[in-house]
Amino acid sequence: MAQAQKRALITGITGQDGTYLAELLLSKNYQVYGLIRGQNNPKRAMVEQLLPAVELVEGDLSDMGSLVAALEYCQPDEVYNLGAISFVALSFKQPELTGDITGLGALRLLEAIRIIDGGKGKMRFYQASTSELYGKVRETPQNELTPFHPRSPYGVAKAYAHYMTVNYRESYGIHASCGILFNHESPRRGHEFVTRKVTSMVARIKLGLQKEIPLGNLDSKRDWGFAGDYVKGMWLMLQQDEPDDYVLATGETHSIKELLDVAFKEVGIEDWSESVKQDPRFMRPAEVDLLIGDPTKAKKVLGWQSETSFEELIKMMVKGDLELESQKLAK
Ligand code: NAP
Ligand code: F7E
Repeated sequence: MAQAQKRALITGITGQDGTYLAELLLSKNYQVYGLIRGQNNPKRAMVEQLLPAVELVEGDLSDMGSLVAALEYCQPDEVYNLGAISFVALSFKQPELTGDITGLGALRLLEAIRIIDGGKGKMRFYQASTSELYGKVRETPQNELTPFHPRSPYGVAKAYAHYMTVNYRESYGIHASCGILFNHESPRRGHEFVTRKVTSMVARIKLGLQKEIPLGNLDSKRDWGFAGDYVKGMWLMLQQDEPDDYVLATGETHSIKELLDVAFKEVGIEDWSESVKQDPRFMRPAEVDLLIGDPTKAKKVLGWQSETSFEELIKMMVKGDLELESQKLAK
């Protein structure tokens, strides 16, 4: 007998990970629904063009009733909670909003599942946890057992969402898993994040459209992977018989200076010292200095591993931005 088509609901469909995850699920023949907020969301057109097979459903992580209605309508087998205020710097400026959406938003969705699924155990749940939970790291590399010490309102809100997910798994038997994902990037990354800011501005410098890149702390180090690889890990977590928490990371770390080296080299510039300006506006009240993940458990249990090197990732992003900026110039 043919298997019934699986149904998935993604919050954060307009974000970087939402689009890659939707593409993956569509390739596996899922019926995909995306939660979209606002009365005239500027990213709706982008999603409709890129993912015409995805059905958009109105809802907001701050509005419990809308989440209940979305679940009732979609009847998903899998719910991926990717929606969040995800920019660490913004979370310092809008901590209450971050707590509401990034923290309480996860609780509202878990409650909505508890109400709509009513203990049937049909709806599996993925929570987008983060390496920002480790913050001021207690050990290196970081794994699933490393204690948390978040350093921003974003990290604290994600800690709340993480522990709520674990609590709903233990209290109500919901198949709920947390992916503790280290930084992952792509040509679809928002321009506010440092990789995309650098690759898009390097492309503009190459084309003579800009002279300098204003940046904050150049010394922090991150474990950067490719978003297209990471969404496969999200899906694998929900295919396991038992829910659990997993680190997804490359196991390598690189500084912002190394990011600048690779990006500038890709456009033929070896010495970038005159093209980067330190700007205090981009410094954070508390910094996360070094992150490097240990993805051993994900490899062993899920058979997942990062497939794209740091150099490949940054070169892919610079190429994408050169194309985009050249297209804009040609118009
Ligand atoms: P992103 O590009 O910033 O996307 C965030 C998404 O959240 C957007 O679709 C946004 O929708 C949505 N959102 C914001 N406020 C909302 C609200 N009130 N109700 C419903 N949706 C709302 O983030 P991403 O990089 O794809 O990351 C996906 C998730 O993984 C996030 O939860 C992030 O915190 C987490 N994470 C990311 C990384 C990473 O390196 N990328 C690593 C670890 C964890 P609008 O377009 O309407 O604003
Ligand atoms: O900063 C430094 C900055 O904003 C990386 C989110 O997806 O990954 C992301 O959070 C580093 C930090 O990412 C600038 O101080 C220097 O040390 O690209 P970012 P993030 O804060 O690591 C985690 C895993 C998430 O979960 C988050 O949702 O770069 N940095 N100068 C700068 N950062 C930015 N954005 N802009 C600068 O000018």
